[in-house]
Amino acid sequence: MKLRLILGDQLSLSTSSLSGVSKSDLILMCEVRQEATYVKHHKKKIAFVFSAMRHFADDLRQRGFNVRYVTYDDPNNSGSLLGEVEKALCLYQCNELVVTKPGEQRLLSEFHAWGDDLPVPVVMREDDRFLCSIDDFAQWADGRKQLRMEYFYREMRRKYSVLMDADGPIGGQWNYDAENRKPPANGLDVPETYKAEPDEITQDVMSLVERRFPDHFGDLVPFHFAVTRDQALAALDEFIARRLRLFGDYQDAMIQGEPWMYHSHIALYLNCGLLDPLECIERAEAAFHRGAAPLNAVEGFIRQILGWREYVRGIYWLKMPEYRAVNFLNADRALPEFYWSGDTQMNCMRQCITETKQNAYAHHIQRLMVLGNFALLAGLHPDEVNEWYLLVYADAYEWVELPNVSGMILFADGGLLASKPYAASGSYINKMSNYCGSCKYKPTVKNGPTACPFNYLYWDFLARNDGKLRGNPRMGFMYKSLDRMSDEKRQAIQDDSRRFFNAMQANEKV
Ligand code: FAD
Ligand code: DLZ
Ligand code: SF4
Repeated sequence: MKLRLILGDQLSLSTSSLSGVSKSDLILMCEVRQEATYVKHHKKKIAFVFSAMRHFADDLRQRGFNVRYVTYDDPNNSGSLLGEVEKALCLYQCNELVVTKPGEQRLLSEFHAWGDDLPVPVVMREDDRFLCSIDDFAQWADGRKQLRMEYFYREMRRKYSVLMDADGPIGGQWNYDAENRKPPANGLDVPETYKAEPDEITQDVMSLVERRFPDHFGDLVPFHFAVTRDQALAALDEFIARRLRLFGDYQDAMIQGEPWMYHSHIALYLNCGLLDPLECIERAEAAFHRGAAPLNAVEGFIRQILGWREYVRGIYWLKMPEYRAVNFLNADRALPEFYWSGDTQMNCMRQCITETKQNAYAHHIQRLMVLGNFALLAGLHPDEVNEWYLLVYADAYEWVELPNVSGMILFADGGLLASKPYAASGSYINKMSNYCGSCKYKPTVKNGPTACPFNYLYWDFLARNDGKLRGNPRMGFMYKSLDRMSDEKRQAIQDDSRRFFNAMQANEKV
């Protein structure tokens, strides 16, 4: 009899630890303090993971499998994965522990040590729910000077024959971003996101979260996430039917009061195993072939899953554990309090933080060009920024969060993932959103108390990091502009930035 441990983000029947499972084996799932509090996850994230785990356990039982499920409130809950594995091994006559490699390096190191602690052999299997294995990514990366996502993505398109026309890309181009990224149009009628009604299991979990995690970040209600595979598939189908068509056009657009836009809202389901990446890609590609969505939208969406998602995972496992400590720009400022409260005069930040708090979700451009851009310009310490992103989003696991934060937004890896920092002034946010119209600050004013802070912080960031960034060929143009500025202008930028940082650090409302 084998003991098979299933973690909260391994909720698929195709998880490798279930391969070859027999009805006499024991499947162990446990809600443990260790995983629920290693960062103080958003309340909605915990409710989502626990409810999805409980539904998955029920599904396994209905299929006739033997499941030992340890709830958070179980008086004998040891609080740790190892404690629960030891207990199960002691209670049942298991002769082997089978696990799928976990998605986070912290747990992988722990699992490696279990071999010494446990009385039975530990068999650790690869997590093959991804489209590029860790070894294949390492092989692709080997010997390359630059690890650019675009080239990786093209190989993945070829490998899986996605949107291909013989040997070349359908339509003649690999990437249709030139047609995407439109600013928000007036009067867009953005469809509602998928909403599931909380059933009894979810309601039980919600009251547990309210009782046991009262001091965690975020709003628990309303709770409408899918918690079963059928519901997650319904959410995917709804996206394909109602939003995929305009996914490309408005991928980078932000509208006040519209947190969901034309995005898919499926990352949380993909990352915990309720959806499989290839089925999402295939359904999107089928929508293109039947004329239900244009190529720019479908290619853009597929690139996120077949390209970015696989690529960041590859980078994570290629560079861990060192990647956790990277800080190329020596950023050292503390995360300001308003990242938790949303209490800031910068309307774009207030909107994105408030929506994050309400939904455990923000779309990519909010994460990258508002919240991330501020963290970069302000020089916030990577540890604090990483912790924030890891706990506030329902889709966050370190393998995907860390490269996006340290690589994509903070340039803390010195350019491994992004060829230049994604730094932008207020004019970008003004162009891509309607946030600025309701802001105390003015995006067109460059200095002084009414100026948009992103404007002077942008130049202050370049000046502060001159030694590290001037040599970057993609930054030359911006440094030339900085060099052309008068001494008075440069002084004004420095004074405004100092005033802003002093007020921020004193916890005044900035
Ligand atoms: P869509 O915009 O509809 O995209 C479709 C899918 O593509 C997503 O569901 C996701 O699986 C994948 N995808 C898109 N962009 C990326 C990317 N950059 N990296 C990996 N996968 C991507 N994504 C996470 O899944 N977990 C995270 O913890 C996470 N943290 C992020 C932190 C920062 C600072 C940034 C800039 C991005 C982060 N992302 C993360 C990537 C991306 O923002 C989210 O995947 C996306 O917003 C999820 O919403 P969606 O499902 O509506 O995505
Ligand atoms: C995210 C999460 C949470 C909140 N709780 C649990 C849990 O109680 N039990 C469990 O097995 N998994 C949980 N998870 C998911 C794990 O944190 C995830 O498996 C690891 O971070 C590896 O990616
Ligand atoms: Fe954000 Fe600046 Fe626009 Fe205000 S003016 S919403 S701070 S970009």
